[in-house]
Amino acid sequence: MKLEGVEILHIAMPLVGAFRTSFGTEAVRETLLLRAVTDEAEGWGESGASEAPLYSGEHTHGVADVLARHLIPALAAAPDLDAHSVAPALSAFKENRLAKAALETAILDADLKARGIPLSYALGAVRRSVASGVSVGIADSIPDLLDTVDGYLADGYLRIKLKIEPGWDVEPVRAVRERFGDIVLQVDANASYERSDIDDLLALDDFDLSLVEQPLPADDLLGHAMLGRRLATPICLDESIVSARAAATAIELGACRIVNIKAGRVGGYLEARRIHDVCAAHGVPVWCGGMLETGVGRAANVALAALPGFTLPGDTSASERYFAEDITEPFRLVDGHLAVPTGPGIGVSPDPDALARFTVSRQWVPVR
Ligand code: OSB
Ligand code: MG
Repeated sequence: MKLEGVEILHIAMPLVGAFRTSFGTEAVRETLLLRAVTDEAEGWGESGASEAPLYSGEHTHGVADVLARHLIPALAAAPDLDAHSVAPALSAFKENRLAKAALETAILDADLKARGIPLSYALGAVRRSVASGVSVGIADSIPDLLDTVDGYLADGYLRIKLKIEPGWDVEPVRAVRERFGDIVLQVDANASYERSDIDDLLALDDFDLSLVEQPLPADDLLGHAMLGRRLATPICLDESIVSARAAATAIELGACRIVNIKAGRVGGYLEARRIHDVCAAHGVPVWCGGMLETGVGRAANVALAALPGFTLPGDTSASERYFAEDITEPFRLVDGHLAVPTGPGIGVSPDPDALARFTVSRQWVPVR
């Protein structure tokens, strides 16, 4: 397969409700879509980056810049490009995993479309639909939070994840637990606590949570291991797990009992599958995280979430939880599940009219 070039599309999609986490509030999803053009097929990838570098060090304009200046040109040297040769061709460039993931996914989609193979099959999926949870942002008040959770439970979501931060933890968790009884409930701190906040974290043990996600900073694996010896609630890591090697280290250290897998955070779906394999070999359950994806990124996440080790509901919510109008056929919740796409590659492509409405700018990067 010969890569002819990659189009970088900046998109801005209003979210149905502003999404507030410990690191900031996102009201409009401003990110990138990549369209890889090869001599055999076209493929699509989505960046997990946001407009500001608050979740990780990457951000939308930085991702576009490193793609255009470094990553896409580095693929020119590859004589016969396929999805598996992308990561080796980019390995000299440090980090920039969200950027690498978007590029690898676009080429993976083109490669699989050329071969007529669905991404779910290529990754080793065993399910036709995936169990879905929903991630609930920090609210203005407890009554507002209860209303939001009530709506999601009525929609049929199989578990609720509450975003927490110091000062918004025990009270909202207690209120949701008291009001909704024995729902499947978990929390995500996005690294907003310090080791010295241990009493606040231990207080969460009273609420029978399935897990607490990333309480401490991403680079504090030892702190997570120390906390894990005192906390009854299982620790799940998100931000800390940037590679299969990081997953192996975290598991060996006892820093987590559960792993959130996001392909963007780890440099792509192929590395995500390796993390799944490492975790499965250690008996560590995994679930599929999300980054407020459009239908393009969601399609690939749902394929990943259909692998056998994904035994917990993911942040694979329906399109309407995020957007009034998506750029693909919307993903719909049916009995708490999303259907795994069956077509070649990621199984979807953006609707040209919808895409045009949400596209802010586009840049064609030729590969010579
Ligand atoms: O920490 O899981 C996270 C969104 C953006 C960045 C980080 C996270 C999230 C979410 C939302 O929790 C998950 C989703 O529904 O896409
Ligand atoms: Mg998280």
